[in-house]
Amino acid sequence: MALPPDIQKQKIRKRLTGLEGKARLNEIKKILEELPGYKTGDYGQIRKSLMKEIETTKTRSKIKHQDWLGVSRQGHKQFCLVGAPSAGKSSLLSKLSGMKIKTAEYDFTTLKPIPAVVKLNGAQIQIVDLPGLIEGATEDAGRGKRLIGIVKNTDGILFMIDLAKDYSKAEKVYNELVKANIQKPIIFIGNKIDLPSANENAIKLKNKFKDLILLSTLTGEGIGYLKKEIWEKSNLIRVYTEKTDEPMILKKGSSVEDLVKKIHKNLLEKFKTAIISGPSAKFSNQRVGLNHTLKDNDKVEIVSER
Ligand SMILES: Nc1nc2c(ncn2[C@@H]2O[C@H](COP(=O)(O)OP(=O)(O)OP(=O)(O)O)[C@@H](O)[C@H]2O)c(=O)[nH]1
Ligand SMILES: [Mg+2]
Repeated sequence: MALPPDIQKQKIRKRLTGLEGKARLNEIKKILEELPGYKTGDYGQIRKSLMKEIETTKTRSKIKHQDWLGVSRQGHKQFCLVGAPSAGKSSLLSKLSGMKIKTAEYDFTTLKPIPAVVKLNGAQIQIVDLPGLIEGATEDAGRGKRLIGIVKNTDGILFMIDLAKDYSKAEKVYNELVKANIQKPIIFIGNKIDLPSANENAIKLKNKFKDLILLSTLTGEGIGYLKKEIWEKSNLIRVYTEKTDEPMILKKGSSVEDLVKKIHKNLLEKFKTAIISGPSAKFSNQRVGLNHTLKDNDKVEIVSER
């Protein structure tokens, strides 16, 4: 005896709840096999809607897959937020970028990479919020392999530690990065310093994690200091010239020649001298040539033939 159609529909919905991708497709196929073979009427409709469900499930998993393939780069540098679930990664990115990102007290709130661009000293720094990294990630626990793939290609890591949680947890997550042999500039962040239990943990963690920055995304304490550190680790310098309103952003170690080429490709042929003031100058308005190495916050006037 076939069940009344409404009850059958309810049962199907229940069976599919929480299933995605392959698991959902398999379950739909199983249901189709079990259904009585009517091609018309209510049961015909149920069959049709299940066929449609197969298509939408396929499309959905395709989209998910694409989202996950990587993050397209934007800006001068990219940093990735790495840490255990619920450490406060999304809260930090919301704070830095002003973008509204879902945060919650439960683990795995973030399910895919979320990039945002943060302006820092005139440079555009892309910060990528990632799903939480867990123990066993190098063996793909919590889809860890893809996360690690993204981290391997980034310019720097913001490693976030929940100061309210047990010390060993942060260590285990950090070991996954070591296992994956990731050697990128890293900034250690101890978050939730506003909580009463945080201080005690912070003292222990400071021994293990070099230059740990203590902050609270809730109160904003320590955020300014973090921004300074990101700037330091980004290996960029800003140089002010009379030719542009915004500072020019260059790699650390860049020369006057690099700057001139960046301003305009034809400027190099006409270049005569550069007049510099600031950190790289021996004295104000020093005249230098193309080989001179610039420093962060320099002011440069380019003198060229007309
Ligand atoms: N007290 C306090 N709570 C915070 C702070 N930062 C984040 N939280 C809370 O911690 C919880 C987790 O924050 P999220 O930003 O969602 O953490 P996440 O690291 O992105 O978590 P996943 O996406 O699950 O990996 C939320 O309930 C936040 O409100 C902080 O500085 N102080
Ligand atoms: Mg998150």
